Amino acid sequence: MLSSKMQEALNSQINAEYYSSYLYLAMAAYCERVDLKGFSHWFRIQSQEEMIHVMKFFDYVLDRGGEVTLTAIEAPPTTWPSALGVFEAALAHERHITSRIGKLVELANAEGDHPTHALLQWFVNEQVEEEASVDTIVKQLKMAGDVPVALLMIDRELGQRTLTPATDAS
Ligand code: OFO
Repeated sequence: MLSSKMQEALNSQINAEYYSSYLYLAMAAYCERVDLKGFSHWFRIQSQEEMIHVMKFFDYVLDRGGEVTLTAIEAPPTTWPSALGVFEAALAHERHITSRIGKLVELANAEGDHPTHALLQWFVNEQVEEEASVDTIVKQLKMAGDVPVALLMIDRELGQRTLTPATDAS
């Protein structure tokens, strides 16, 4: 059974993952508005991936006999200064999520909650991948600078992204 402290922390993470999905959807809208359809596509997929994260925590809390409490999701920003700016904001957000996951791991350790610890290992690995992929795009955008053709090449590449189904935490 989940402790009430862990249940509260996991519910808070459900909200944070929902916010991630919402944020990336807002970024998708921004990118489409500035005619970067490939970027927009990438963020749409990212938003869907975050919903998979939501459901992993959601199902886990229920599987442990806990109570899911859904709370209000903060409104994300609607605009960013540039394509680079939007990806820099995404990277900052992923780093924030990594730190949240780290705190959850510490709590699971402190409580000797091995099942939650096992679930969180999936997220620890996922965050390494997510930070790395966003960081690569930030670096590519910095290299592209103000060269429109380079930006369009990145846009075309990001437009190829497909949704990767999440594998089990087990
Ligand atoms: Fe981006 O990994 Fe969940 O939030």
